[in-house]
Amino acid sequence: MNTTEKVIFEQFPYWEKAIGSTSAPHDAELTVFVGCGTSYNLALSLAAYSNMAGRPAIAAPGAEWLNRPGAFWPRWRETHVVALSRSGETTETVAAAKASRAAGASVTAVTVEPESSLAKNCDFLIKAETHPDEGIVMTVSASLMLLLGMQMIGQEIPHSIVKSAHRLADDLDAALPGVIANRSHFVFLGSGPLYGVALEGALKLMEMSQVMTQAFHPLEYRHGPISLVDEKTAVVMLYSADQKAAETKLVEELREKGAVVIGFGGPADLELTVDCDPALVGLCVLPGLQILGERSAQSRKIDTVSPRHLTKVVKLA
Ligand code: F1P
Repeated sequence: MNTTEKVIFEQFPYWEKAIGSTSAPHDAELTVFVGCGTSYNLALSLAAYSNMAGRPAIAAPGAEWLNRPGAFWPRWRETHVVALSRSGETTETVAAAKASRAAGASVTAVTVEPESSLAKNCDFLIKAETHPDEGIVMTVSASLMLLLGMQMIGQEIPHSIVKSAHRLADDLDAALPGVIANRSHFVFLGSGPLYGVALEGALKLMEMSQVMTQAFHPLEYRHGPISLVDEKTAVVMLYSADQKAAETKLVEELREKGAVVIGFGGPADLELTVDCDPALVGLCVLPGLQILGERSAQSRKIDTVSPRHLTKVVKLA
């Protein structure tokens, strides 16, 4: 077992410690979740969860918020910015936090590095302890930052989620790599807060196993992207409780066209039970998506401990 795989499966005690850590949501006209890479995917999901909880929010990549905040929100100086960064050292995210504060916005940092530059340049700090062996590919810290962000929004996270997420990852792993054998085109579909999670599944598999991946809102998929589907395609459907019938129909069409489908919470070639409150599905499925990336890499004999062209932190000169 390599270190990436070990860390994925050893993440759950860190969830236990992070659950219940309190952090009150802010009263702001708009909350802007900002991050890069995985942290941006988490930002997208958190913005959706925040809106669903009645707290208006958007998400922006670190560099976009730094360089053109006005393209996202005309009154950006009055916003509450939540900057997400595992390292707390990503150039664009740290600069976006500093610029936001200088312009009068309040900044909350969500990180696992309490001594980082980001942690030192925020008004409020939300932190968790992460696995010391986590490498370049972000796994446990992504789960933790999503968990912390959801708690910040006011979502109660029950301890039972830990067992559910662990079991889900185990259930998927038992079918891997067989279910994805000979598949080289991976598509991740998720709606609402699950769209950011679908993007994260796609990013994880791409960076771990050097395969082209895509992510879409499910019902967008028929509008062009479906032209690529064939016997090389594997689809990961993150089912939404309120859209299940439409998503089930889409899955039937994709299977007819040759795709193999992994269904989190609904019909598929491999149907996985997601045993949690619908509001927690995004968090519950993350470890499973991480192990999917790892097994896909292993089947290609790719070492995820030193992924090609990647570094743990992107620091711009
Ligand atoms: C952001 C990030 C990671 C990615 C890569 C480079 O890091 O894009 O998501 O895995 O290793 O950096 P951070 O700001 O969350 O530390």
